[in-house]
Amino acid sequence: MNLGDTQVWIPDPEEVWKSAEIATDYRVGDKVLRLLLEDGTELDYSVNPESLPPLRNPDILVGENDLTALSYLHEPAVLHNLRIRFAESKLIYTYSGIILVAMNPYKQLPIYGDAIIHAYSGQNMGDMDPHIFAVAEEAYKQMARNQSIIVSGESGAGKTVSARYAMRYFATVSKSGSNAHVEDKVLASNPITEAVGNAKTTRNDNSSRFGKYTEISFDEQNQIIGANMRTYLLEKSRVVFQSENERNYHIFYQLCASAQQSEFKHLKLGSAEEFNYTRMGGNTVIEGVNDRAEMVETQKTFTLLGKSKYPIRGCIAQWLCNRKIVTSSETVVKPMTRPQAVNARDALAKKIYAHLFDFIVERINQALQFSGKQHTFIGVLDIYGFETFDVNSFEQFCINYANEKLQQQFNMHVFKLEQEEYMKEDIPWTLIDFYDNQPVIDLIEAKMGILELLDEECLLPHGTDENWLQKLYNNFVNKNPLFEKPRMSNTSFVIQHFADKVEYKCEGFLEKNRDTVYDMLVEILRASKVCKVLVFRSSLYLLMETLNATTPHYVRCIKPNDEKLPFEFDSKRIVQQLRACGVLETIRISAQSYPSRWTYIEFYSRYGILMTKQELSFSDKKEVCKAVLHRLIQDSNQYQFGKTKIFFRAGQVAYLEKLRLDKLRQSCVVIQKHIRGWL
Ligand code: AD9
Ligand code: MG
Repeated sequence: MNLGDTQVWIPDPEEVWKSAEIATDYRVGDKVLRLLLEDGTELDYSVNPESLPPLRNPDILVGENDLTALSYLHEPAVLHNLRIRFAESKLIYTYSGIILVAMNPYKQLPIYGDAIIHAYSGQNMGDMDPHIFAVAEEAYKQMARNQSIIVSGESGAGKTVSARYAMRYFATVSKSGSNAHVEDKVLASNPITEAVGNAKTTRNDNSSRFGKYTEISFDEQNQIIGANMRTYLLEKSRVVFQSENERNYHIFYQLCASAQQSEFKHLKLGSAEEFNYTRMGGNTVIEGVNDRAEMVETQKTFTLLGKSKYPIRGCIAQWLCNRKIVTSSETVVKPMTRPQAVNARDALAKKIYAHLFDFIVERINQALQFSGKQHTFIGVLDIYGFETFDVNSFEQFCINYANEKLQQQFNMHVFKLEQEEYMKEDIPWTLIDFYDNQPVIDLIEAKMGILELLDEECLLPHGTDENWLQKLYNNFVNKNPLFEKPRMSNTSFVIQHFADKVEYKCEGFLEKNRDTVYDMLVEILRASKVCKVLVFRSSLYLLMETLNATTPHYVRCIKPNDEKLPFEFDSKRIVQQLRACGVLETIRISAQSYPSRWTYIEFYSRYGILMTKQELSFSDKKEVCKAVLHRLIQDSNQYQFGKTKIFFRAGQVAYLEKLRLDKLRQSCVVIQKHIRGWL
C-alpha cells in the first residue's frame, strides 16, 4: 500500500494531536513511518503495522457543522474541526449528532438578539447553523410530548448562560398579547436565584453553587402559562467559609453595597469588608460588577414577581439574623469552647441560609404558579458537570454521582435505544461496546453500597468517617474493580467514574450526609419507624424519573481555556472535557452506525419515481424497495434491510435525493414538450 502524501495525526504532549504527512512509501508490515511535520522537519515514527496513526479528513470536510458528518471520525478529527470552527471562524456552536457542543467564547457575540430568535423560529434544525436557539426550537416544535434540555459542563463552561438563552427563546417565541407578563416573570426567576445562589469562585465570577431544573409550562396554544423550579445541592459551606479570591453569595455584597439606601438603613449594615463571612476570601469586589447596581436589578425582579406575594422585607430580616450570628461569635457563652461555639454559629448560619434559599425558591414558584391547564412542559436542567479537584469531598461525590446518573440516561437514550432498534429490526450489526456505567452506579447506590454504608454509619451513635471508610475498604478493596484504596492514604478512597478516577477524602462525609438527611430522617423515622433514608438521592431519583419521561436534548458546554481569554483554544483542556462528556462516544457510535432510517412505505412513496415497471410489478412493496436499492446503490454495505425500515449509511439518502430530483427534472422537460406539442 502506498501511503506517501497521506495526512495523519500523531500524539503531541502540547497540542494533544499534531498534523503530519507520510513522507515516503509505506508498505504494510513496515514498523517505521517517515513523517514530514508541519514545521518542515522529518520524523521516524514507530507504528504498529496493524494500526496506522489516525488519518486526516480531506480539507473539504473540515469545518463541518456536525462532527458526525466527518469522514474519519476520531478524537483528532473532532478536535481539529472544533479548532477550525472556534479559533478561526469564531463559531461557538457545533453539533455532534444529537448533542450541541457549545464553546464559551468569553466575549459578547451579536448572535442572541430577537431577530436571530425569529430567524430560528419554525425552522428545521438541519437547515440552520448550529445554535442554542436551534435546540430550543427543536424542543418547542416537538412539544406534543414533554421535552427537556439538559445543559452540562464544568464550572465556567457556559451552562447558566446557555440555559438562560434557551429560556429567553421560549419566552420570545411564545409571547402572546393576553398573558403578557408571565414570560417576563419566568425570566425574572433567573436573576433572583443567581443573587442568592451564585458566587464568585476562582473559576467563574458568577458560579452557580446549586443545580437547577426549571420546568416551563405551556398551554394548548404553546404559550407559556407559568413555571416551576427545583434546586439541588446548594453549597452551604460557602456561607461560612470562602477560599482565597472567592466570595460569599452575591446577595450579601449587594446588600452591604446598598446599606446606606433608605430601604436598607434599618438593617444597620456596613461594608462587606467589616464582616468575617464576607471578607474571608480577601477581595470583596468583582471586576466589572457594581454590587449596588446589581441590588437594584435584584429588587426589580423581586417586584416583577409580585411584591405582595414576595415579602422582601421579611426576607431581609432573615439576612439580618444571619448578620447577628456573625457578631455573636465574640460574645459566646462560657461553657462552650471557642471552636465549639464557632462551629455551632457556623452550623446555624448555614441552616438559616439554606432555609432562606428554599424559602425564596418556594416563593418564586408560588409567583410562577399557573391557574389554567398545563398541556406540556419543557424542562431546562442547569447542573454542574463532573468535578475533580486536588481535594474532593462529599460535595464532589454527590455531583459526580448525579453526573453518573445523567450519563447513564444519555447512554440509554443514544446508545441503548439505538442498538435496541437494530436488534428489533433484525439487523445484523455487532453490538458496540459503549461504556455502560451501571457498575459504578451500583457501587454507589446498590444494597450495601457506599451510600447505604454511609447512612448506616450516620445512624450509629459513635459513627465516624474513619469507621465508615474502613467498612468501604473491607467491602470493596480487591472485590470491586471500580473501587481502590490509595497506596499512600488511609483517609481516602478512589472511584473510577465514567469520566475519570477521583480520589475522595472521607473527612466530613458523615456530618455532611447527616446535614442533608437529618431533618427528613427524623420525620421519616417518626412517621414510619422504617429506616428508609433519603438524601439528595430522592430528589435525584425524581429528577431522573422526570427526565426519562421527556424527550431529551443535550447541550455540552466546553470551557476552552482556564484564563477566560476570548476564542483561545487550549487543546488539552478541551480534549479532557470532550472525553468526559460523552461527545467522543457519540462520534464513535456514529462512525459505525446508520444515521438515516426510512420505513419501506416511506421509501416506496418517496422514490416511486425511481422504480422501473418491472420492479413495480412485484406485489410485495418491500421486494420492490429491495430491488430498486440493489440496482441504484451497488455497494450493499451502504444499507441494511430491517423488518420495517431500511437503514442507510451517511450520504446515501442525499444520493437518492439527487437521483430523484434529476428524474423529476427530466419528467418536467418531457411534460413541457408534450404541452408545446399540443399547443
Ligand atoms: V458554574 O458551573 O455555574 O461555575 P457555568 O454556569 O457553566 O459555570 P456560566 O454560564 O456562568 O458558566 O458562564 C461563565 C461566563 O462565561 C459567563 O459569565 C460569561 O462571561 C461567559 N460566557 C458563557 N457563555 C457565553 C456566551 N455564549 N457568550 C458570551 C459567555 N460569554
Ligand atoms: Mg452556572
